[in-house]
Amino acid sequence: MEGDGVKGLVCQKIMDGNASNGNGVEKTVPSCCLKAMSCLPEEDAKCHSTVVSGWFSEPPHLRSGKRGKAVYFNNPMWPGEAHSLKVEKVLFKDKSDYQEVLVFESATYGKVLVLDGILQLTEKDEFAYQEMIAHLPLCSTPSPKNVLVVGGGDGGVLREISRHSSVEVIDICEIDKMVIDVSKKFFPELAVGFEDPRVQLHIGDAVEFLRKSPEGKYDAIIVDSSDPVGPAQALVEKPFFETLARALKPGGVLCNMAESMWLHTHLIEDMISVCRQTFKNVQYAWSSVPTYPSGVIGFILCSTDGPAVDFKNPINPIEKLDGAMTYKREMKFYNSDMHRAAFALPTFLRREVASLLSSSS
Ligand code: SPD
Repeated sequence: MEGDGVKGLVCQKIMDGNASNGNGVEKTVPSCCLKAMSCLPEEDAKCHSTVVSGWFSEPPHLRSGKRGKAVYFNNPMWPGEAHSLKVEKVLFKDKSDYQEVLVFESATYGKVLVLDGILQLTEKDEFAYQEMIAHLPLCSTPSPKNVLVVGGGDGGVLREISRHSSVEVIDICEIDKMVIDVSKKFFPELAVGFEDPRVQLHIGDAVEFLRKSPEGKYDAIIVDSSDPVGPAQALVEKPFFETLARALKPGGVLCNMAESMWLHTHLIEDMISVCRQTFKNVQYAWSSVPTYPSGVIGFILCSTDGPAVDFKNPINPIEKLDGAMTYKREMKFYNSDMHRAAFALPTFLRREVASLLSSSS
């Protein structure tokens, strides 16, 4: 980062593969996390949520350029490029205990939610992500009853889970209450998910929550996290996946947000490898979401040892669930054809990950 040699050096040290645990002991940082780490938290704080000359850009601008000029922050999650949206009006900007929260009205995508400078959703295309991350796992399991959402404080994934009448309990563990409050105020079409009486909200750290959860409680877990930078970084590491597997029933399913195949092939490879060490069956699916980096987002789907799960052919098709596609509001993206198509991988990605994925479906 410009103008800060000391912190730059520490960053470099972490990027080189070692970090101190605070007791002077060096620990090896897994390669997937190295790729995700950008810099120290104090550095991050300077870079977040900048709206410069009426435009929001991701990755965020760094304001402290010479003579007040905006300088682009070269975020290693997507280096050498930026995606910008024209800002009509900033509606909310504050710092929670965990992150900077920004909501703005954009010129072309409706209202936009941004956390720590990273776009989380827009009103125009949110349904593609929320429908896919929820129904890929839930339509792959017969009659899911207990479901857990990790993150997902905007409520959009809850809204989608609610379409499944077999579901009896929807636990959600979100660390940042400000995200929920902001969603209720600015994104009522997503926050409606919280109104379902089956939803039980837990504000806190998901790792802690899962540690206390009874073993084998859930039929499905959906990890709707932000990118693995800063607080969400633990969510791509092996211990977290082990905790998730423990909380799932035999044959239970996990769906985890898994970045862009155009930008993060190595991170995806690392995540798949880590999941393969814990889960019986690991598959990769993807979807188009125009406002995410490179316009696509991936999902890792895993199932635990137990009854076989065929992710690629929905056993619990949404079309056969009475009223599911119109429950509260019409579905706009997911259907059984999209489900099957999501597992078709372009040749360049297949070359990289096919040998890592489970051969059985
Ligand atoms: N690169 C951004 C990925 C964001 C994933 N989480 C979005 C939350 C929407 N419920």
